[in-house]
Amino acid sequence: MSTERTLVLIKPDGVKRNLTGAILARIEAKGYTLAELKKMDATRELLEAHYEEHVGKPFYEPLVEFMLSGPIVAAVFEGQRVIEGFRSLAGATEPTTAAPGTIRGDFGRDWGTKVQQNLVHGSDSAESAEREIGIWFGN
Ligand code: RTP
Ligand code: MG
Repeated sequence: MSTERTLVLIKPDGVKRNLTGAILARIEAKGYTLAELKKMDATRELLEAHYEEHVGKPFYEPLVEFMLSGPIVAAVFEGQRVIEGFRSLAGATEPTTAAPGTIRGDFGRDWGTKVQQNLVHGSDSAESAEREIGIWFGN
């Protein structure tokens, strides 16, 4: 299989809690290569494009509000099977029960908010990855 790229976002909870370095270090330690990196404020337009599959779901608006609540860090990582490798490293969506040893399992929990504050986003397929990298970094 050829080298893949994936989009990683460190969400506002991760940035606020000063976990950016710890999260990036785990991805690098697994052997993936950082290709692009920036800290920025998301916008409603970027988020609407990024979360297009979730528009209209009950958690969509709280999710957008959460993603606008502080700066995020956007990164592109490269490597063999990095898409599934990063999702495995991130852990299950719900941080309270995400497996220990994963980013969400080790650093996250339920804070009683309307949306899962789960530290990171990772693309879920090659098509999503190329689409999302285009949204956050252009082509
Ligand atoms: P992600 O896209 O962030 O990598 O996470 P995922 O695939 O595990 O989760 P997904 O189903 O794509 O949902 C996107 C993000 O929306 C928030 N969410 N909250 N019921 C809830 O409270 C709920 N469901 C989803 C999470 O922040 C999730 O990562
Ligand atoms: Mg997803």
